[in-house]
Amino acid sequence: MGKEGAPAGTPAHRSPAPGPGPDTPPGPAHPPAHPFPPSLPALPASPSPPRPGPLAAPVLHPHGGGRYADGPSRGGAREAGARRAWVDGGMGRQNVAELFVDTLVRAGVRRLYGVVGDSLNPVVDAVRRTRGIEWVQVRHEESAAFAAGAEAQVTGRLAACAGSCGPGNLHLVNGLYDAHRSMAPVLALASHIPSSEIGLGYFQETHPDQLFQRCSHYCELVSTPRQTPRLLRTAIQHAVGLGGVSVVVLPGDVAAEQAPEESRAYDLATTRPAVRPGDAEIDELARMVDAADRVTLFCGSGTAGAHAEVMQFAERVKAPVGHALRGKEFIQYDNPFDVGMSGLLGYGAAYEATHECDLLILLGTDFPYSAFLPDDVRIVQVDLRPERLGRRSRLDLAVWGDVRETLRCLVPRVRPKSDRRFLDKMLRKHERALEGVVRAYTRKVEKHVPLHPEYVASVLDELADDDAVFTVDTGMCNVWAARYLTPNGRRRIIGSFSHGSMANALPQAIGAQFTDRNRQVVSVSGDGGFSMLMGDFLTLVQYDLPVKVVLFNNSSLGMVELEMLVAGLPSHGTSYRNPDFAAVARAAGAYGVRVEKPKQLAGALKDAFRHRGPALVDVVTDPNALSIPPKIQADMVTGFALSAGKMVLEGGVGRMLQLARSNVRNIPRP
Ligand SMILES: Cc1ncc(C[n+]2csc(CCOP(=O)(O)OP(=O)(O)O)c2C)c(N)n1
Ligand SMILES: [Mg+2]
Repeated sequence: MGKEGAPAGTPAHRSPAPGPGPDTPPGPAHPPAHPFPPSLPALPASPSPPRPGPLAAPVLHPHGGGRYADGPSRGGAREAGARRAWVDGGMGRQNVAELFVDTLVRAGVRRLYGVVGDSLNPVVDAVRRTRGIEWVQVRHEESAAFAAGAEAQVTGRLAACAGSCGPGNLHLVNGLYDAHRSMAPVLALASHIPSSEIGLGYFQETHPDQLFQRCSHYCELVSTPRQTPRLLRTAIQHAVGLGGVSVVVLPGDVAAEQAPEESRAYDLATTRPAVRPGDAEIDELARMVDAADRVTLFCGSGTAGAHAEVMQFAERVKAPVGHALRGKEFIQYDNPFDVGMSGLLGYGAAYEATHECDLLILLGTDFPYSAFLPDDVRIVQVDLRPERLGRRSRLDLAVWGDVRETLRCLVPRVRPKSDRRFLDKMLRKHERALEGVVRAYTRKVEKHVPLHPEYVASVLDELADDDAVFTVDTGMCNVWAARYLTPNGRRRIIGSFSHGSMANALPQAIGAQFTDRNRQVVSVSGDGGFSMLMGDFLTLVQYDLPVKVVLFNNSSLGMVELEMLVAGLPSHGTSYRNPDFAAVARAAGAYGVRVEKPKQLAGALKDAFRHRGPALVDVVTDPNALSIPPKIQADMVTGFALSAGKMVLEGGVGRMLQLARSNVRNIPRP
């Protein structure tokens, strides 16, 4: 392998295509991939540069997670004037497809991921002729939906994807489920068969308006052009305002019809209000906190943007802070109260802290495993989504509000506690738990062949950028990410953490990388997940996206093998006969290197990270990496979850141990 990181046989890498800069709003407009051809009628020029207007761009908190930061104030004459100019800008006669695309651009959408086809053609043609938005042709519509979902999670803005009628949009469904459950604002266009044929068993007929009901806030059929402008705006408001997916079902013939004249100004509400609980709830919560001796906080993704408030609260009431997987990236860093993660992949003392307290406060978490929650302590849940309150456990108090706002109101009202005994006990337990597992893991790991996946994860964590975006496949990669990727407030860790789909990492990396070609994006892939949507590796090459795929290649569906072992079943249907994925990557036109020995690993990762284009590091990892307890007892089942959690605890925990040690060192001495 050469110094420049191009192994023999790798085609010379093309210089990166001129692409848009980072999608941090407001970004510069970028030229369309194809300039307006003279033979085609150009769309009326957008009245302002094709970028989100001040109120058109939904701005999630930079840490994403489905919460909105304060947007620009709505006051200011200058701003109001600018906004009016933006929304009032004249629109000539357009067809419905053009209106659709124009509306997306106005809402801040920069690209539409999908696969072209029949009924979708008028839309794709409108994209081609519209400045400020590009068509991203993927190889599978599921990737389009995952990419849009990841883009929305990275930028906090609306993202979009599209599928042609019948099978084309049917392929979107899994990625849309994931986006919806991650509260990622995504608008999906499901184009449809000719309107005259609906309900008559036409070629490729499905019923998208029914099909996507369960993975969207809003899913409606456009039956007539006159409906379109308001329907589109309503779809956008649902996706952005509620956080999740909207689906617009558009028959190809309606897409090609003339759109209604739209001269009235319109505005979109795109910043979410801070949701403050009522005074009665805040008072009651303050009373409960004051009355408790041992308070524990358990955090989910609803703590995005509330790191400072959570720390302030924990300090005031001397509370250990545990988290669920989706809370990790937002709460684990700079956290002297950290007691680790609970759940299937948990580690540390989060389980003890949540069970040995006398008041457990769930902050912005919809953590699904009730078995890990106690039933004999007082429990308070704070959530922005009222429908989530109480659905995992019995509650002594349900608080409807966002975490940041709730804590801002609450903290000044609670009496500071001085007794740290419970907190310090939990911090020590946490440190001891991690020490124990590290001792079990560190034996000869640097010589272990095939490579120990945890060693791979720890080296990856060391070498990756401080602001890298990691996208993580469902399977054992979740475990490695949960325990080895060190969040710092700038890194992002995106996975299919609520929906739990395989094959999410690669297409999510595509969406993340499009938002900023200069940011390091690492797809932490399993061999099963990667090969499931492997076609979209070609998308990296097609768009020269510098995504780095780090493939944990254990030639098996490792997570399932583990499940079978726990259930006492012989593993069956879990092993793969894999190709040399590095060779596949090279054949596709990317950088590819295979790692079979530990000493090759760091160099291979460094070379891949230095390489300017797409790269794949195929790391052959040990399928038997986890030490399994000698005897699986039936009663370990609150079940499977607990026993699996126990097993993965036999592994290592990376840099978390250092953090735990320093937290214990920092316990004030009397
Ligand atoms: C689409 C989909 N199919 C099946 C599953 C069930 N499942 C969960 S993890 C997993 C194995 C993943 O294998 P791989 O990507 O190789 O990762 P590993 O666990 O081996 O590291 C399977 C089959 C799923 N979650 N999603
Ligand atoms: Mg595998």
